[in-house]
Amino acid sequence: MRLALREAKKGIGRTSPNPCVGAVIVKNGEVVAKGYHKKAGTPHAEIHALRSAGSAASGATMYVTLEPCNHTGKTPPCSHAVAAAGIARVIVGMEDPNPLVDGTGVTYLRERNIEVVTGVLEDECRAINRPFLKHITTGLPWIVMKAGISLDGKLNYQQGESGWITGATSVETVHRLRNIHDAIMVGHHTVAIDNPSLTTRLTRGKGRDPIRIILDSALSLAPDARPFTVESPASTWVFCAETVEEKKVRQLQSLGVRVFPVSCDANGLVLHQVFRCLAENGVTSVLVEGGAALHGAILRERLYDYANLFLAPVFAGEGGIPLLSGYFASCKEDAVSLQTPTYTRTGDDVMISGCLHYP
Ligand code: AOF
Ligand code: ZN
Repeated sequence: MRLALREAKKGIGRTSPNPCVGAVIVKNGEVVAKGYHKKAGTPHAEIHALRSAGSAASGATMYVTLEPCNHTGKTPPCSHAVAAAGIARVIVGMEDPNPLVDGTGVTYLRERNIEVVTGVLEDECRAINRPFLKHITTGLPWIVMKAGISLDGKLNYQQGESGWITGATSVETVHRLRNIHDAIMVGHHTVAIDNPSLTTRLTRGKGRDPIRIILDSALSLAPDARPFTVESPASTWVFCAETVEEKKVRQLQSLGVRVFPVSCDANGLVLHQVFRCLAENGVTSVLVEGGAALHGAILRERLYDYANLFLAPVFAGEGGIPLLSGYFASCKEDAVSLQTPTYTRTGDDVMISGCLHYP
């Protein structure tokens, strides 16, 4: 199963809205085939492994990180292919919560006298598919806070000024995060101040640009802002209030930008509606890169699932913008926190990551 997980991980960030899945076929104690899912709409992991095993699949054991599917979607059911190939035993990492599968793959195999064991390295199998699992079970994407902050919790040195607080290794790590999330989101202030291109630029290897999402309730941004003009295979989507002038919407659309008008409340765009709309459009993960108002609002709405914070050993001082605006906690028990965080050194900085825990 560890080998199957290693296979599955080759597809991380490339299979959306489908899961990343790995499969390994073992016969007489030897690995005879491996396979992983590469892209939605193409053959599943099990099929790659079965094709590579050929006749050796007969009487063999298959290890697969996710329950084999039992439905005809963009591809035929893997459960049928597994049974037809004569696999004798299937070891499953986790059952598939997709309502189209949901235990039926396991049942199908057992009905054909194939031995099935489930829940092997289940936590690890879950961990590699958090976006898929959240999306399919809740209709919302996996929402991740990303920020570079100083020791005094500031995003920059002076209000209204751009500039990275963190070092080069953290920046590279951020680009690796962009590479594996479906979309990247910023507020209109961040675009006005930083004018970021929001693309993936890796020093080694080929990156994939995420969809660039900007929240701009009044459509106040200039049409020559970089997220609208920097060339990318990925598109740019803007969320605005339903009340904005049609002329402004059409101007952005003429640049190839997709515009989504949504409801507003006293705090601005209704974030729950924004994320639901993203999920409906196939976005399973969103990396939110700020700024303070957006981080504060998403946290306040308890929408964040995970955080990657890059802490730089510098004191930015009173001129800097604090990480969160509009968020208050009266005591530790009342505060949002990270659950069993991990600490990873990135150059002189440290990346603090973990799932959010809401009181
Ligand atoms: C994958 N790759 O390796 C496995 C999947 O539309 P389809 O036919 O591609 O089916 C997609 C569903 O199949 C997916 O949501 C998941 O529940 C199940 N298993 N999907 O894309 C795979 N094993
Ligand atoms: Zn399948």
